[in-house]
Parts: sequence; structure tokens; C-alpha cells
Amino acid sequence: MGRVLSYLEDRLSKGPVHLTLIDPDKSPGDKAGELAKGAVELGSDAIMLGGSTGISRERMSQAARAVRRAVRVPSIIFPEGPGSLTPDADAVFFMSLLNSRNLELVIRAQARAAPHVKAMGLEPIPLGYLVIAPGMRVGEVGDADVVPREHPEIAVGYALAAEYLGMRMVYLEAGSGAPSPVPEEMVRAVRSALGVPLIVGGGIRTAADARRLLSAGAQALVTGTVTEEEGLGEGFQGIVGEVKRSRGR
Ligand code: 1GP
Repeated sequence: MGRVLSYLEDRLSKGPVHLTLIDPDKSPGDKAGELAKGAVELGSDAIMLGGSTGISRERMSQAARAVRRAVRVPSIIFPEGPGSLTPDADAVFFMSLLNSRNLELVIRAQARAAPHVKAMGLEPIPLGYLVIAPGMRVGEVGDADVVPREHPEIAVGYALAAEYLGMRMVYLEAGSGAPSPVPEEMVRAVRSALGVPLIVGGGIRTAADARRLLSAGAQALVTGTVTEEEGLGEGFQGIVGEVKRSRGR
């Protein structure tokens, strides 16, 4: 098993984790490093790099180098395609957009990217990525057949299929900036069926959001917008605080 996956699994064995998503377009270079440093000091467990569309390799590399200088926790590329890969990060969520209608995002881009991942020495973390309504921009550009919020059983089917295909984690994504996160009912249903760690992201803005998702069984929470819009203030601290608190239980 790769170093970053073992780090995450070790942390997850002790309780939930928090992942800070930094967009190298919105927080380029040293700004990404400063944000990562602050987030990790407050208790975030790893840094994800990605976000908006069209991040160039140069931008991704600069941000990854700055993050590597600033913190000791792993940096993981959250890719939008093969163009944003860089050897300056530690790992990549090697993911399939499970409910995309576009084969490009299910497997074809991955087939083109895989040899580059190998050549770069980036650790691939196999991940099933499922877009839940409303899905926001990723739902649109990903041509996702979004899972309706009132149908947790559909999410359970996809999540279990991902596990049975050998993916090591499943990510339920409501979409960056979603007005509300993935419904608790859906998180609960998926978690009770799933044997691999469950990541939840999209629309988590407050400590109360985090608390609800954690008590429904989310094992990793991803936040991006809250830091982009409010910095590392009350919202971010409240979310990370909830993750740490539920780790202590
Ligand atoms: C997006 O799930 C992540 O891919 C984070 O979403 O920006 O809404 O925190 P937010």
C-alpha cells in the first residue's frame, strides 16, 4: 500500500478526518502554502489540490511545491483531468466519476493519465466519485446523471459497486458551493453498507453541517469554499473542531 493511503487509513482508524481543498487558481503558489499551514495548524489532516476547471500544470506544481514546503501532511491532487497532474504532490485521487454519462470521465481520461501517474511516481489512490444533486458545476461538466437526494438506495448501489470493483474509498459529492450538503439519510445508508472509508463533500459551511454528517457516519469531510470565502475563521474552525471532537469519542 502507498504511503499516503496508509497515512489516511491510519488516521481513519482513529476516527474521522478533515481534508482541506485548495484551488491553485484562487490561491496560487505561496498563498496555497499559507492556507495549508493554517489549516493543518487548526487540525486538518491532509491537503487536496484542485477545484475549478482548467488548472494548468504549472499552477498545480507551484501550489504543490508551496504546500510541500509549508506542511508535513500529504498533498493529494483532486484532478479534473490528466493536464493537472504534477510530481510535486504526494498522491492523486485516481477516480472514476461513477455516474457520468461520459465515458471519458468514467475510464478514458484515466487510461491516458495512468502512464503519466506512473512516470511521475505519484501515488494513485483508487476512489469512486459519485455526484449527488444538485451537483453544481461538477455535475454539469461531468455530465453526471446526478443521484436524486431522496434516493439513498441509488447511492448505496454505486458505492458498493465501487467497493466491489476494488476502489479504496468512496466520495459523495454534492458539488462545490452546494446550498446544502449530501443528505444525512444518504450518508447513513451508504455508510451502513460500505466497507471502505466514506468521504463527503460539497456545501459544508458550518459546524452544524459537519456535526450532522459525522453523526450520520461520514469518515472524511472535504471543505473548499468555506476557506476561499471566509478564510480560516469561525466556519472552518467549527468544522475542524467537530471532526476532532468526534475523533475523541
Ligand atoms: C468540492 O466537495 C468539495 O469538490 C468541496 O466543496 O467547496 O462546497 O466546500 P465546497
